[in-house]
This record gives sequence, C-alpha cells and structure tokens, in this order.
Amino acid sequence: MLNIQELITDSDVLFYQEHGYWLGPKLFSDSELENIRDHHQRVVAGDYETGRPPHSRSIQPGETIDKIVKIDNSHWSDSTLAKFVLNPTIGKLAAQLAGVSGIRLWHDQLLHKPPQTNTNAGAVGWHQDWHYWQCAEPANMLTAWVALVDVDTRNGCMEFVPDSHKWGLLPDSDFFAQDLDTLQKSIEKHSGKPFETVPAILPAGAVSFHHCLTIHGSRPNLSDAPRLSMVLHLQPEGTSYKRGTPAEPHANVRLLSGEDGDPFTGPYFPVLYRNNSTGNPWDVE
Ligand SMILES: O=C(O)CCC(=O)C(=O)O
Repeated sequence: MLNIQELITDSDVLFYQEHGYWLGPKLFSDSELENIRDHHQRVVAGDYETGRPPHSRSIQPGETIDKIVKIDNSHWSDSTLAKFVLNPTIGKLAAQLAGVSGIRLWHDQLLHKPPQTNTNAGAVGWHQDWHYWQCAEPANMLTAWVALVDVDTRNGCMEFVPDSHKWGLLPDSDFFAQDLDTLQKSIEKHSGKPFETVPAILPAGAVSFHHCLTIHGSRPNLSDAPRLSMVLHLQPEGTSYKRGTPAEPHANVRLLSGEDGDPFTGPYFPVLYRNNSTGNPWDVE
C-alpha cells in the first residue's frame, strides 16, 4: 500500500482549495497500467466480463470511434475496473483535498478520446460537473482523473480554469460542445471573468483532482494514438439527494430511489475511504 504522507502535503491541499484542482502523483505502475488498459479496451469493445452492460455509453460496440467514447459506470461490466475505481488511496487523497472524513463513488466514467478526425469531434466542451449533479448537495464533490497514457496538449489533455470553483454555478456547461471558443465567450459573459486555462499534463498512472464547480474541458487529440483515462467521480459521505433540480433525470436519482434529503448510500455508491475505519483490508496508512 502506498504511504499517503508521501503523496500529498498540506500545501497541496491548500492549492486545491485555493485553485479548484490539483495535479497529483503517479499511483500506478506500468504493469498495472497495462492490465487496466487491456480491460478498458475490452469494455470499449463491448466485451463485458461480468455479463452486465455499463450504465450508458456514447458509442455502441462496433460503431466507428470518431468522437469521444464516454462510458458511465464501466465498473459494472468488469471486475478489474471495479477494483480500480474503489481505490482507497485515491479515496483518501480525495478526503484530504475535500476536507472530509469519508468518500464514496458517485459514478465512474471511462474515456477514450480518439485521434482527431475530420469532424474535430474529440473535444470536451467547457463545463462544471455540478451542472449535471445538482441533485446532490452540498457542492463539495470532486473528481479523480487517472491518465492511462501520458497526456499533454498534443493529445488533448484536460484543461482547468483556476479559481473558477469560486464563481458559483454558471449556465453554460456543455460536455459535448465542440466549439470551445464560442462556449468560452458565453461563460465569460455570464461570469464577467475572462479566463485562461491550465493544462493538466500528466504521465501515465498519475491522477489529477478537480472540484465539482471548476470549469474544465479538453481540445481534440492531435496525436496518432487514443488518449485513454479512467475518471472517478466522487462524493463526500453525507452528500444528499435534493429533489426537483434540473439534474432530476440523473441516473443516480433512480439508483438511490430516495426521499428528498436522503444521503447517497447503498451498494450503488460504495465507500472508497473512511477515516478511522477498523478491520478493513483496504485501510490506507
Ligand atoms: O477527459 C476530459 O477531457 C474531460 C473529463 C471530464 O470532464 C471530467 O473528468 O470531469
């Protein structure tokens, strides 16, 4: 087990709280990555080890991959990916960054961004994740994004807008938008803040974290190989359902089947990390 003290410092936590993102360390070895990439690829191809399809996918197995492949709750389909998304070290890092005592999975997202095609359709439009998650309160959720290959500006790494988690929820989020410049102008008009982005350049196996109100997105992949990643969308324990928001259609509302104010608990929202838990083989030092 990795020693958490060597992975994160108090100033890293302050950086995250101040700027809404943090580029974390490499957590996975090259041989672990090879295995994860293999299972990632199998799920993209529709080879579901568990026999259970993922919750949803933007491109069906066998279809031409000419835009980003986004598969939600891919861990339902593959036990290697299930183990991966329940990683307690990522859970503990997230708990420290968010300043909470426990972290549960909100849902995972497998991403495969193909090399640029004529349609340019590999970009991810600027958005705040909480735009899609307003059914969950408070807005202190966060995301761990694990690079399965080296990522940089050439293959369309994620880009963050520093400090934007302090700007409140803005009206323009659009994950699937391809015209990033027009979207940026619209966001700048609503926020009154012109912005510049910081690229999340990471070696394979490293993880970045971002707050659920941090504006982020990514440009097309100009390399000749796919950009592969696994995304862990995470919630502090105690994050609760709020009925009647624009995010009411979110799948997690149906998976919870709860009353207004109920916490998102239960088997669909597994615990990655809990402070002071005893007898748990996943305990992080
Ligand atoms: O991978 C990307 O380019 C975007 C990912 C994203 O939107 C997220 O992790 O919240």
